[in-house]
Amino acid sequence: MSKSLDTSTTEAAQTVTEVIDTIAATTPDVRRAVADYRGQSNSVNPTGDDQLAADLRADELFEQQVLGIDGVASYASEERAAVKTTDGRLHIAMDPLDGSSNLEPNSGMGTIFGIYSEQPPTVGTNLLAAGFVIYGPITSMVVARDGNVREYILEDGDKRVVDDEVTVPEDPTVFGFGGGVDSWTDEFESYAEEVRHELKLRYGGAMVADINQVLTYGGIFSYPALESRPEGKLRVQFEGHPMAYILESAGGRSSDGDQSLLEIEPDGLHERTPLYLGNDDLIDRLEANID
Ligand code: AHM
Ligand code: MG
Repeated sequence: MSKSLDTSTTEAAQTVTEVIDTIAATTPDVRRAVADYRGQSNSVNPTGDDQLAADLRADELFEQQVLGIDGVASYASEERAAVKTTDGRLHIAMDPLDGSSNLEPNSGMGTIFGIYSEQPPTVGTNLLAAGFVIYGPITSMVVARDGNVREYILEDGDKRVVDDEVTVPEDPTVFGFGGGVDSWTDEFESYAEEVRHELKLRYGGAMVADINQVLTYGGIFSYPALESRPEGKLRVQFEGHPMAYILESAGGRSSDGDQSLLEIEPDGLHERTPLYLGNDDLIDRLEANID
């Protein structure tokens, strides 16, 4: 699946640890920014989505902190058109505030990150580690690294392990599909019809929280190809690759309909992809259905 490092010895492995700890340490400031910057700014991000003041502040905070780490060579984010570079070896791609349209109703939100050995745009098999934070009732962090997935509680930016081997439960329970039913393709609609008789609908509008439900209860999350938008909504580099790395490391599968999301080599930094993540069997059936 993905690359792994000899994490105990290499300098790169130390940088990976430093990046993860720095992101954790930045979360109290991000939580404050979410509260302070609830109002909307009049801007759009490089893929044309509304950009909130909180999105911009979270991006600024992570850019400053992550680029300040010695071994980090570049910072890319959903909120900026170009990659920001410096000297170093590892490359960070982030969605600083995922699910920010949930800010208005005060619902789930988070941060997604991928640590790559090559500068984005690049293939997901170049990931060395990936993770996400949820700013929920508690702040939690899930990190995939060296084939293992851990969940932490963050307190004042410090990590405390609560599960040192997160795996996708064998018996799936939940599903969450984005896009309106009327915008789905006929093939996806018939798959969804099948799934809705087997699983319980849990869709929160923030991928971080919806993916965490799949990790917790088993099931499938998708933002599929739409009739009017075959490329779907979510971005390869900032959302697809990191979440695929996490799900695959936890024993699940990822797909763009044909192949693992990690196989996608985006032409552009902000390329989008249809995205399906969950238990093996559910993804196998999805791929067979939408062929
Ligand atoms: P964002 O990164 O701009 O916040 O958008 C991504 C979010 C995902 O977290 C979520 O799965 C999806 O957009 C929800 O979209 P919708 O509101 O169309 O259901
Ligand atoms: Mg996002």
